[in-house]
This record gives sequence, structure tokens and C-alpha cells, in this order.
Amino acid sequence: MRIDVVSIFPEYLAPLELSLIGKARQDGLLELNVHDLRTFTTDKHRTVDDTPYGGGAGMVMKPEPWAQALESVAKPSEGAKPVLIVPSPAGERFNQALAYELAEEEQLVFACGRYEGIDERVIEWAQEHFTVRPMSLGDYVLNGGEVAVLAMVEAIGRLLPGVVGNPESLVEESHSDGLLEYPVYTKPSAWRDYDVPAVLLSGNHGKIAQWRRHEQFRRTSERRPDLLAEFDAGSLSRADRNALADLGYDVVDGRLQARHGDAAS
Ligand code: 6GU
Repeated sequence: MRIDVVSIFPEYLAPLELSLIGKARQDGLLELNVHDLRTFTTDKHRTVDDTPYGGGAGMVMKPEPWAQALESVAKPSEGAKPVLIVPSPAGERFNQALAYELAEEEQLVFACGRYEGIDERVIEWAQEHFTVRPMSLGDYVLNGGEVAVLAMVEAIGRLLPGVVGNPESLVEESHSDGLLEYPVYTKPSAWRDYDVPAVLLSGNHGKIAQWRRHEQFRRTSERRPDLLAEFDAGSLSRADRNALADLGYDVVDGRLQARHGDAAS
């Protein structure tokens, strides 16, 4: 996969040289280039912003430097358009399913806006060259797209073949199956006033799997009941249904439904 990031603060992306993603780049599993938007300006002051038409607070990013930058980094392969991700609190919510989907692409280009955003005509024009995906991390506001790009590139990059040493660790993690991860423990088994749950020391692998599954349901119902409402309950085992019934959830038409006044939501 090839990733290009365009930003007026290229130094913000320096952490992508570290750890798993940095190693993936060194190993040639991921080609990642960071570009300074200002190198695509033509005026003496290297201007990237101007006042908004219609008035209002703040500045808007000018269209032409963006068009120059995006034209220069786009590398269409076999007629396939690269994906242009525009980080914005007004975007579609990024999640694990989207990370998996985007990990299949040949090229991702990230356009980091600052100030009040990028002139909207860039987004319209870019559809000729890219599949354009405005994307948000969640319902809060960052000063620019750079921190969001760090998060999205890490989430996507770790799914590329060979990046995570043991691919099994991708299977049993939060959101991989629509549920939160079960709690984990390590030695010592007795620590201060806290013991590791006895079942984990039992050596009974069936019991352990059942306990972990139950903990996934318990955690998800307490912290993220919205995920349980989306969960495909059609394929649940008898044991799963019993665990969920204990937590106050029934299966109705293949969906989980909180028993009134009982479950977490
Ligand atoms: Cl992707 N960008 C910005 N600027 N703010 C955000 C965001 C993205 N996601 C949440 N807040």
C-alpha cells in the first residue's frame, strides 16, 4: 500500500516513523510519503489560506495549492482511483470496519485541513481523480486533520499483511467481532489485594473461553450498549444467549433487545 499525507505541518506526522508503522515502512510493507502543502504554492509568502466568502470567523484553505498537491501525489493504478480521505469532524465516522475496507486499497491520500477547512470546490473537483471520503474520528473537534491521520494510518497500517507479527492478535481484539475485548491479566496471580479470576488459572480451556465471551458481553452492555443494538444475534450459541439473558438481553428477530428496565440501556 502507498499512503500520501498532505499537511502544512509535516513534522506533526513524525511519529509514523516509530514503532510498528515505522518498521512496516522500513520493511517495505508500506510506502508512506508526507508532503508540505506550502511547496505547492507559487507566491512569495507561500499563502495557503484566505478569508471566507460570506463572512464569519477564521480562515479557509485556498483551492489551488490543494489541487496542485493532490494532482502531484495521485498515482492511479489500472484505472482504479486512489482514495482521498479528508479528515473532518463533519465526516463519516471512522471505525474498524472502515479500517479493514481501506486496508485493501492501493493508494490512500490524506488531505489535512487546518483553520475552518478547505474550500469546498476542492472536494467536488477531487471526485474526478479520487474516491473522496470525508472522515471523522468522533464527535469532538481537533485543530486540524494531522492527529486524526496518525490514528487512521495506525489503525489501517496494522491490518496490512506482515505488519503485526502474530495475525491472531488481530482476531481477538475489541471491535473485530462487534464486541469489546475481554479483560486480560498476567503474573503475579495475587497482587496487592487483587486476585486474577480463578477460572483463568483452572486450565479448563472451555470454561475460560466461555468466561471471556461472557465478559465481552458484560463489558459491551455496560460501556457500549449501542454496539449490542447493532450486533448480529442470529448466529449466537445457546451459551451466548444464556449469558446475554443474565445481562438482561433477549434475542428478538435476530437482534439483541434490552429487557425493559433491566439491561444497561
Ligand atoms: Cl478527522 N478532524 C478534525 N479536525 N477534528 C476531528 C476529527 C477529524 N475527528 C474528530 N474531530
